[in-house]
Parts: sequence; C-alpha cells; structure tokens
Amino acid sequence: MSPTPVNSAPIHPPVDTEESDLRVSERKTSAAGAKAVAISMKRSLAEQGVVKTAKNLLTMNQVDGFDCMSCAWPDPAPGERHTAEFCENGAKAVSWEGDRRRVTPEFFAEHSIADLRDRSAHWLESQGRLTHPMVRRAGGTHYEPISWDDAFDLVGTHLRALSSPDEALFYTSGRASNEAAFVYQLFARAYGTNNLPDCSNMCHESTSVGLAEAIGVGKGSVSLQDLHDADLIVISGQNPGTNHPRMLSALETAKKNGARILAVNPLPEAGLFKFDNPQTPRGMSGIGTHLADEFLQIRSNGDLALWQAFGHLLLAAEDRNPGNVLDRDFIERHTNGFEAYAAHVKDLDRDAVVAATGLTWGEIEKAAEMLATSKRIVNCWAMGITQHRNAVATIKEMVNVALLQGMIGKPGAGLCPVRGHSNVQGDRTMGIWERVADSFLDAIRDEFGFEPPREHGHDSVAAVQAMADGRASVFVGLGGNFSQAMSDTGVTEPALERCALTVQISTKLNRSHVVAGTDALILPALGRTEKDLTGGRAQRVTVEDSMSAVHASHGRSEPAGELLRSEVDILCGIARATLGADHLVPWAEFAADYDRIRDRIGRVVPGCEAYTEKVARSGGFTLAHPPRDSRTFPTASGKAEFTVSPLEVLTLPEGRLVLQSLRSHDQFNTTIYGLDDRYRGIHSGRRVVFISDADLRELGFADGDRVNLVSEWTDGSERRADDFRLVSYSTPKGCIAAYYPETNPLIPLESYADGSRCPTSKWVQVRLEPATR
Ligand SMILES: Nc1nc2c(c(=O)[nH]1)N[C@H]1C(S)=C(S)[C@@H](COP(=O)(O)OP(=O)(O)OC[C@H]3O[C@@H](n4cnc5c(=O)[nH]c(N)nc54)[C@H](O)[C@@H]3O)O[C@H]1N2
Ligand SMILES: Nc1nc2c(c(=O)[nH]1)N[C@H]1C(S)=C(S)[C@@H](COP(=O)(O)OP(=O)(O)OC[C@H]3O[C@@H](n4cnc5c(=O)[nH]c(N)nc54)[C@H](O)[C@@H]3O)O[C@H]1N2
Ligand SMILES: [Mo]
Repeated sequence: MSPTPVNSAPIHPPVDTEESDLRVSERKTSAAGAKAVAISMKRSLAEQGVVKTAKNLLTMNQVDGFDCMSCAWPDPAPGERHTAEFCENGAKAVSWEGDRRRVTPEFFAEHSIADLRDRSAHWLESQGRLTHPMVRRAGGTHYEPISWDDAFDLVGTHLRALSSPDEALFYTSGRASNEAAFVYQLFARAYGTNNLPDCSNMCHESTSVGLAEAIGVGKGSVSLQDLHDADLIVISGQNPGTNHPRMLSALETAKKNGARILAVNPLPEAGLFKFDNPQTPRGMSGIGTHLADEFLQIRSNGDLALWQAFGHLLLAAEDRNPGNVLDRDFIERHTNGFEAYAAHVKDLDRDAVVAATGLTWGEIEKAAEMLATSKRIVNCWAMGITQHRNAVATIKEMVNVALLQGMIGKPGAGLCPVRGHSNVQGDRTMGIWERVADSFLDAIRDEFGFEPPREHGHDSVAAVQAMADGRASVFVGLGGNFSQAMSDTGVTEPALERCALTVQISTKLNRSHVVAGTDALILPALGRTEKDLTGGRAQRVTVEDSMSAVHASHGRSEPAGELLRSEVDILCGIARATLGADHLVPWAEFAADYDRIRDRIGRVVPGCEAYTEKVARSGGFTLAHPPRDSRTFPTASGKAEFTVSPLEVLTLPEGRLVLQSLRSHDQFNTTIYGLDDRYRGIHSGRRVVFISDADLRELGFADGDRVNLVSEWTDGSERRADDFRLVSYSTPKGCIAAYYPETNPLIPLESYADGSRCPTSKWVQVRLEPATR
C-alpha cells in the first residue's frame, strides 16, 4: 500500500532569510584555480582557526592522516601525494566539521522544537557541533540532556517492545566507517531484521544492480592508474568540478598523457572544460588544462538512446573496417548474448535516437568515432545516469559498449562509476544492504552462532512507506539527514513523525532532528577529523574508496566536546542495552579495541581475509574484483552479459518540462555550506531554476521571473515547490534544473528506477506557474 499523495506540500524547511539578496552573473568555463584555494582557506580560518586549519588540511588524505569525507574519489599512491592533497570542497567539509560553534543543552533550552522547525536548513547546520546526547520525550516541547546510559536504555526499551524486529529501520549515510558499518549491520541482524536502508538506495543503487547483472560485480573496474593511462575518458551525468574536484587532477594527468575526453551532460559544467590546477604555477596563473574535446549537450534521459546509437555505430564501423573496432576475441571468450544485442542495435530507429537525445546524428557519429578509434576507454558516470526511471537499463547499455570493445580487465580501460559519500562503497561491502547475499548471512551465522533473518529488508522507499503506514515505528539514522535526502518530503516528514522513536547519530543539527518521532534522541558523534580515544586507546577506522582501495583513517583534532562518542561506541552501547551484556557478539570488546572488529570483518566479509594486518600496511589494500583482475565474470553464466533493452524516448505533454535536481558548488548533499554556486554564476540564493531561452520564450516567461514548480504524477496527484527565480541558462529545450533538497517535495515516492528503486531525482515532470508574491 502506498501513502496518500500530498496535493499541496508546503516548503520544507523554510527558506533562508539571506536568500533575498539573490544575484546572477555569467557562468564560469573553468574550475578550481587560485580562487578555489583562497575560498577554502578563508572559510577554514573563519570556522576552525589557524592551528586547526593547518593541522587538518595537512593531514587530510595523507597515509598517516584522515580520509577526506567529501567524496569517494581515490587517493594517489603513497609516494605520489601532494603536501596538500585536498580540494576546495574537501576543505569546506573539513572546516564544517571543525566548526568552533557549539550546539549545547543551553541552545536547546532556548529553542523549542517548534522554533527549530521554522529555521532554514542552512541555519540549522550553521549553529555548530552537537555536544550532548539529547532527548525529547513524548509531549515535550524541547530537547533536554540525557545521559548516554539512559539514552541507550531508551532505545533498548523501544526496540524490545516492538511486536516484530521488522518494525525497526536502521538507516546509514555513506560517511560511516567500515568498523561502524560492520557493527551496525551485525546489530540489526542479531536483533532480527534486514531493514538496512542506506543512502546508496538514493545514489548509485542503479549502478550496483546494473553492474551486478552485467558483469557479476556491482562495483567499478578501474584504478586511478587506468585513468592516467586511458586514451579516451567518457564522463556522463557528472559534475566533477564541484562534486569530485580531485578527479580533475586525474583528468589533467590523462590529458598530458594524450587522452581525449568526451563529456555528456545537459549542462556545460565548468569542471568539464578547463582545470586550473592550484598545485601548479600554470594552473594558478589561469592558463590551465583544457579537458573535454567533445561535449554532447544531451537532453535529460537521452543516455540510453545515445549508448544504443554508439553500439550501432561501432558495429557499422567494424563492418567497414573488419577486425579493427570490436574485440572479437573478448566477445567470443568472455561474453554471452552478443548476437541478440547486435541484432537489436543494428535495427536502430535513428529518429527516435535524435528525439531522445536532442543531438544531431552527426554529433553522435563524431562521438562514436572517438570510441571507435580508441584503444583504452574509461567510462565514468554519476547521478545524471543513476537517478532515472530507466537507469539500470542505461548502465547495462554502457556495459554493452564496453564489452563490444573489450574494455574491461585491461590497463587504461574500464567502468568507473564515481561514488558519492566517502565510504558509501565500504558500507555495502560491510553488509549494509537490505538484500545482502545468503552467503554473507551464512558467514555471520558461522562466526557468531546466531541465525540472521533471511527475508529481505526495506530499502529507503519501502522504509518511508512502512513508517507512513504504521508498519515501522522506530527509525535509527547512522549519520545522514533522511527527511531531506529522501524524495517526497511531504510524505517523508510526516512518516518520520509517526514513529514512536527516532534516533539520529549526528555531528550537526539538521532537519531530521526536528521532524522527529514521539520520543526522539540526538546522539552526538565524533567526526572523521577527530581523535578517537574510545576504550582509552587511539583508535583508527578504515574506509573503501570508489576504486575498491581500502585504507585506514585517523583524526588528529581535539573532539568538539568531551561527551562525544565514536559511532562504534554508540552502536555497541545500543546493542548491549537492547540484546543484553552477555550476548554472542562481544559488543564491549569491540568498542574497547576496533582491531577485534577488524578480526571479525576478516572472517566474515568476502575479500577481506586477514583484514587487520592488511589495513595496518601503509596505503592499505585493494579488494579483489574478478572482472578487473582476470576477466572472470561471476554471473550465473560465468560470462559478461550483453543485454537488450527497448529504446525509450521519454516524452512530455505540451507546455511541460523535465526537472533535474542537482547540487550547487556550496553544499554537501543536504548540508548547505553557503548560498553561492560560483561556477554557474549564482550568488546569495538557492531558489533558482535554470531554463533555456527557447523555453522562456515559448512559455511566455523572462529571465528573473518568479515561478512556482508543480510536479504532475501519473495518478493525477500534484506536488508543489513555490517561489523560484528563473535563470536563463545553457540547457536543452524542455530540460530545466534546480537544486536539491529544495526540489524533493516535488518527487513522488513512487517515482523510482525500475530494478533499483532509486528515486528519479533527475527526471520529474513539471509545469511552471507564475508566483504571486
Ligand atoms: N562538494 C560536494 N561533493 C560531493 C557531494 C556534494 O553534495 N557536494 N555529494 C556527494 C555525493 S553523495 C554524490 S552521489 C556525488 C554526486 O556527484 P554528481 O553526480 O556530479 O552530482 P549532481 O549535482 O547530482 O550532478 C549530476 C550531473 O548530472 C547531469 N545530468 C542530469 N541529468 C542528466 C542526464 O539525463 N544525462 C546526463 N548525461 N547528465 C545528466 C547534471 O547536469 C549534473 O552535471 O558527489 C559527492 N561529492
Ligand atoms: N532530489 C534529490 N535528492 C537526493 C539526491 C539528488 O541528487 N537529488 N541525491 C541523493 C544522494 S546521491 C545521496 S547520497 C543522499 C544523501 O543522503 P544523506 O547521506 O542522508 O545526507 P547528508 O546530507 O549527506 O547527511 C548530512 C548529515 O550527516 C551528519 N553527519 C555528517 N558527518 C557525520 C559523521 O561523521 N558521523 C555522523 N554520525 N553523522 C555525520 C550531519 O548531522 C549532517 O547533517 O541524498 C539523495 N537525495
Ligand atoms: Mo550520493
């Protein structure tokens, strides 16, 4: 059963008061440079002070330092790192955590929950670091301090009172360490549920599903070296200048080594075109490195059609030049289903491709020629590909083309989904997954001696539905900001509020703390940059990057408060209070020494044998990936699978537009650092809609007009987000863009990808209405 659609959702949370100064300037055509360094220093000094700034920025991404929590881009090999191995946005993430301001019990005494609900997301996060465990008990108007032990008991009491463990939900945001993740999933399963929704469900789930089906492993197949050695890099649906700035260094190296770059995006993102590397004099002076050689300004959701056209054109090129385009030997030895695929794409409807992509056939041929003439292709993608209804099919279509040319398991080539949260991939490896394999559960049983539940748990969409319907009533969030990150804010917020208990393990105040259950806990955690002295010893944690490299991370800064506890310690405390002190799992021992957790990871998690020793080595180790390592494909057939998907052209009724929701340069997901989006020319405001001049003309609007966005769902329901300023921008006709999370009220909960159930954050049908102010 699905929750009742909301016809008119208010703005959640309120708009920041500073947004009235919104200003628009020319968009930029290059990324990083001197300005980026200046900005990261200014912000860092203001928020953290001089000593902490120096300490944090110099130990970031170093072998004996902490892993930057801003994205999952890999670090160079130990000997090849710069003294300052960070980017502007990584520095922002670090200063955000190093914030000198504090959210204390006095703060909560002063601000009622009702008051906090009326504050903007930016305001909430700007109040500083959380310092004390806090509780709001049934009927209370304010959060009040609570001791750690009482907090753990409260969770235990609620969990033990549920009639089924499946009435509890254990959400994870991708910043949690491997140790915290392993303990968390173990606790959920020992308690009796696989309800482990996570931010992957909203992020690269489509990648994990598509790759698992096609090549047998749901992870990318490249190393950083492969990027450096590639002769063609394709970047689709990704804005690296903002979201993975250190990727620009890898692209620069690749360009110097002779690579070409093909970018596919509805928007001409600055970071796709030119990189002014702040590590080099050339970059600082603004000469920089040109990146994309070709740019396909594709219509939203045109990628499936584009990759079918690439397959079609590669087959045609092979016909003209036999033996020189396809890798026949690879196809023969390592793949299944070539004939059916070839028949399907040979018969392609060109007009449909042109309609879906908005590109000319000539542009597509030119790009296909780049593929046909390259020997080492790395294919990168992110949210512009995964957050669509047909995302899984699109990803498999990209794999089809890689298989045609044998671009998996050879140097300089491969599939490169670029992950988001710094440890989102590691959390999955550790078993944070509502549908984890039976073999993983068997290993838990064999190691710990209890029988884990076998029934699949709820993903993020199902979690909201279960709360909305009253089938789930305890929500625990290990990091993250579920109320803002999830689609359909007007359904998600009341769903959280229906819970008997919500528990948020967090570093800063956010909206999910104020749309809380009847009983609500805020448990303040240590961040990645901070010293962790749990159990009286200096503890380290481990993380896995987007390229399956696993390594240690330890913070050096003084914790933001004396009462803060590590995520591992908090989770072990909850587990003991729920399951009893003499449980089959030695929770106290785990919290006292994380090596004891690592020993178990080594015995349970595939590929992590001898984990404790391997992560103790400088630089860590890389997890096995059979397709990458030996062209072995662990699919049912033992071969990589070509797949056939129908060519889809998503169409829009008259006067309607497709909205994509994306990140500004000044945010980390739901955390709004500031109100600028420098590369796109937006200053002091976030409620903007990027729209083409053609659409402005056709719809009778002008740049600067204020509009309301109304989304239309197939069941006839409508959702609204009010008062956005139209900004004339370079985007294909019919395709508009606005920031997330402000646009989440527009995305119906039922609007998710086939196969992966990832919300369709990049494709929402809307109409514009003039705003009356
Ligand atoms: N500073 C910073 N770093 C971050 C984050 C952050 O918020 N701030 N978030 C982290 C996380 S969790 C993630 S998942 C990543 C996100 O990294 P990205 O995926 O780069 O994030 P988005 O801003 O969603 O950008 C999506 C891009 O896809 C394009 N796009 C949209 N629709 C389509 C389409 O149909 N086809 C194609 N080809 N392109 C399309 C958009 O124009 C945009 O350039 O970044 C991570 N790193
Ligand atoms: N419309 C739309 N919606 C989207 C997306 C989109 O592109 N468009 N993107 C989706 C994607 S890709 C993702 S990954 C999700 C993100 O969803 P989440 O991961 O749930 O959200 P974040 O904004 O990253 O979480 C921020 C909060 O995490 C907490 N936090 C930060 N650091 C730590 C830490 O070290 N420990 C702990 N315990 N807590 C910490 C802070 O309290 C902070 O307020 O959003 C998704 N939602
Ligand atoms: Mo993400």
